[in-house]
Amino acid sequence: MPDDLLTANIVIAGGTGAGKSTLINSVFGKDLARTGSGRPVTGSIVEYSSEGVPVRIWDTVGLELSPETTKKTAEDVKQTILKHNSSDSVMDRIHAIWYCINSGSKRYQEREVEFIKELYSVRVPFMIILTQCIDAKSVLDEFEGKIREINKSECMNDIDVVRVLAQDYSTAVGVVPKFGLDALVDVTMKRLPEFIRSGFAAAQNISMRQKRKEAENILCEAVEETGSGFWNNVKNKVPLVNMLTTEGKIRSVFWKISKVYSSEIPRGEIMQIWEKVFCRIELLKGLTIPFIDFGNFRKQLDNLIISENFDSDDRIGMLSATDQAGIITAYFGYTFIISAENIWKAQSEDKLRKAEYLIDELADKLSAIAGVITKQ
Ligand SMILES: Nc1nc2c(ncn2[C@@H]2O[C@H](COP(=O)(O)OP(=O)(O)OP(=O)(O)O)[C@@H](O)[C@H]2O)c(=O)[nH]1
Ligand SMILES: [Mg+2]
Repeated sequence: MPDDLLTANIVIAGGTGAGKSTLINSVFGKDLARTGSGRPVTGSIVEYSSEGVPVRIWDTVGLELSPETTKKTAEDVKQTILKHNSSDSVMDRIHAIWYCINSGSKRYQEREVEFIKELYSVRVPFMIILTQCIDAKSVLDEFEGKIREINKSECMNDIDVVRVLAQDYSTAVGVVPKFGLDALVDVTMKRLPEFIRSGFAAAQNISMRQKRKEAENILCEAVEETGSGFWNNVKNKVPLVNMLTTEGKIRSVFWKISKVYSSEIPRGEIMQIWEKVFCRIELLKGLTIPFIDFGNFRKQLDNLIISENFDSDDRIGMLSATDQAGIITAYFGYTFIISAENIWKAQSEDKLRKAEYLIDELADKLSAIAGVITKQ
């Protein structure tokens, strides 16, 4: 299990005022495109990244200037992508391109199609995003149909087209609520190379479902690791050794999952979470209960998976009664996920990033559950 989430590299292109910067901020939060550390790459490209958010964005200037400028921009963007994609390290490559078209423009011009063909030809997952979608469905259907038809005639029929309104839109008669960002996140997740998905799921601030999926993957991987190598020999035969190693495993699971839920917690503070949590539920009680009353503990874990609709039922269900370390790791990991989700739902982004909220939430949850176990 690598220690850090890998960073997703995404290029955003499209016309002036299409809503590229608005979209970036809506999806990744933190005002990435405005206040994130922007670094000019060329005259037409700015690279944005932000400490603790595993995404790097290349935002390009709008296109609808003179044909010469467009050509120059297109060339710059293509060269930047090609330069990155010739790197030996897959981490340096561009993993997806989002191309924004203002849906209100109703124009999919030849110049733009030429540009898209250039970008498409570099063989990076490519998505067209219809931005600022406030028109009637029939109007949008017609425009999207036109785009798809032209793409098809240019042999680019596998390009996904996603409609979004990245921010609520106020009109004289009311507000059109934002929509479509979930679909954009889902489509992007599907098209990204697998190794980069957890980074992207962590960086985006839209879909909790995707975050949960990644968190569950991290957890299941850790649980599977506890069942291999050294563990085969000690398992429940040497509970003390088992306990200490399990503690290390749980700590590393907390660390990774906290990143998926965008809680950037420095490593030292992870130790603090651990101490605080186990101080509240009493360290020995917390770690020994599972070994003392294992059947009941397993039942608690199964209930947790069912009541919270976790998906990894089969991967955890495979564990045998002797895989105590795996079961304990799973139990604490799921509890951590529930705590992180509660905070994610309830708190503003700024608060979410502060470790103390997560610590308190988690300590409450774990002590409540430990209480339930001891009472039975
Ligand atoms: N309400 C609402 N306004 C939007 C949306 N997308 C863009 N806008 C507005 O449209 C204008 C242009 O948006 P930007 O995000 O700056 O567009 P851009 O593509 O970054 O523009 P350039 O950087 O100039 O190429 C701004 O005034 C935004 O507030 C949206 O989804 N909802
Ligand atoms: Mg912009």
